[in-house]
Amino acid sequence: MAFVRSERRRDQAAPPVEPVALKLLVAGGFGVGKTTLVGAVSEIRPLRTEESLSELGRPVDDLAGVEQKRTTTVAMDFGRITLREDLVLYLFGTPGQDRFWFLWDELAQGALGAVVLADTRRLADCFAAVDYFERRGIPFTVAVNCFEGAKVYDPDNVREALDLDPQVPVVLCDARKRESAKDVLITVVEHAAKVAADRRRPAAD
Ligand SMILES: Nc1nc2c(ncn2[C@@H]2O[C@H](COP(=O)(O)OP(=O)(O)O)[C@@H](O)[C@H]2O)c(=O)[nH]1
Ligand SMILES: [Mg+2]
Repeated sequence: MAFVRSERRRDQAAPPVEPVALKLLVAGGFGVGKTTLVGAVSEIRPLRTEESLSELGRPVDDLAGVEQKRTTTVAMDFGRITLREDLVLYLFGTPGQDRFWFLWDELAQGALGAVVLADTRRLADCFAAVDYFERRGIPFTVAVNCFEGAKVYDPDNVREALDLDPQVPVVLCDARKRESAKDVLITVVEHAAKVAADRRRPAAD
């Protein structure tokens, strides 16, 4: 009997939770794995707008280093992942091509934080995304997508090469693997929470 009562009390103490929805951006250069990462973690079929890379796009889309790529995301990737029953992330992949920069300010509205995906063979491709989030004060994490055949660098070397602030997390990942991609997203959320707490705290000096 006591067991039943305590069970009931527990039920009363835990009403169904209204999940908090957070928005994260997934940025980085062309072909770095943004669409792959959103697809790997999303619980809903990612809303994608992949188009074939056409001859027409050739002079505009820089394919150096990504010769295998046959499609590109024209507008954006969108996905959703429930991290906990009370925490849902909505993922917005930013378009990789320079000609879609005008979308970034719209996408960044209300974003809690961002992932900047990087490929160490083409590190310069993520400079623009790093600059963008630094300038707007959007907390971000750099996730190095470890492609086969690419030399594995120490995250500290990547941090140095990108001239990042010491508190910006740099992690290694495999954008194709759900658990790995999920770990990246958790890092972003935790980092963003820390940045928000630091901003709330009055300056000590
Ligand atoms: N080997 C390997 N290939 C990857 C990885 N991530 C993405 N790819 C491949 O790289 C290509 C570009 O990825 P995509 O997600 O379309 O890049 P996006 O332009 O940033 O959206 C695709 O053919 C992917 O299958 C990875 O971690 N390892
Ligand atoms: Mg894409």
